[in-house]
Amino acid sequence: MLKEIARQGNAKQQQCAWESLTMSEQIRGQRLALTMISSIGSTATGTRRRTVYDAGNVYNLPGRLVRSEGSPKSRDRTVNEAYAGAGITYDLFKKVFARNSIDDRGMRLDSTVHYGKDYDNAFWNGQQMVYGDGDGELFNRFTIAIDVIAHELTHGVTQYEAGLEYQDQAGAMNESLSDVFGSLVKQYRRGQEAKDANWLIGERLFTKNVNGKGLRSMKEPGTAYDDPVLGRDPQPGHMKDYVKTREDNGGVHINSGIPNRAFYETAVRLGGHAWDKAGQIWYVALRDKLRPRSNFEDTAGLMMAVAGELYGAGSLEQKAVKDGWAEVGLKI
Ligand code: ASN
Ligand code: ZN
Repeated sequence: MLKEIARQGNAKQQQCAWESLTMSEQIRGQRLALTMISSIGSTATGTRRRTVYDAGNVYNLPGRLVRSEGSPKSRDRTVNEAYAGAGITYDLFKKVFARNSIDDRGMRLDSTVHYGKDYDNAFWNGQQMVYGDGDGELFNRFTIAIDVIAHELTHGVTQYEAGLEYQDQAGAMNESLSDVFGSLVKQYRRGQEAKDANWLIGERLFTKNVNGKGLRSMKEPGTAYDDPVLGRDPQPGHMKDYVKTREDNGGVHINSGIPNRAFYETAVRLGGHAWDKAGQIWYVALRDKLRPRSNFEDTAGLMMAVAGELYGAGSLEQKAVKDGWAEVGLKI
């Protein structure tokens, strides 16, 4: 409710709601509170504000400022990729979903590149995006994949909205939303329709030494790679194959295959650009309906409700959402 006011109210109402949100978050947890406070200097004008830092291959954040909004290109392509990727992600959220940055208040998009030595990951640390160079043997630099950049940035959006816990099904939903908007950013940049996209996450991230197409496949979870060193892609694409594990926070990067495929199935049924209808439904669910502990079944039901609100009860859109989730074993 406070979030709604902070979004829709007049200037004074927004300010009050925002202060309340910040205060309650302060009580609930330092990390989120800090992020919210840091974004108070946000602009409501709806312009991009990007900064890129270089950690110089150590593990300290944020590192040295190397590029900020409007400044010329760097000689370092990694810096330019982080900058451009944040820009396209901002654009999708702004133009398609009318969202002004991660916090919807124009928050600055901070990225650090060259984090650590041969670091094989990228992450959102609660305040900024962080990218490793990869080890060069198995992984290339993480900024090479625009959907990985958008994935990390979407973790920020989820933190401010649904606040999904990073554990078990809620955590896998959190992961899946990052893949969904990651993939949408890639498709948006390419101007692709749902049927023409390859639905891979992290294409080009693996070096030639790896037998794999990417990190994950939203269309066919479990088929992204099969490699002597990395093993086989462990993602299920149906509830009957749900993986019960204590690793990976209860398999957040594993079971995300199930909601990922539900999105793919919904998007291809609806046709056209995936961000237009399927993306709209997923976004409104993320913004207004999902809660920290929402599981897959909850999410499917809430998305049905959103589709009904946006397109009408019994609409083709609502039926596509229902069928999309049914395809992965979740009957609504
Ligand atoms: N790249 C991973 C992700 O964003 C890092 C992590 O495990 N949080 O999901
Ligand atoms: Zn993630």
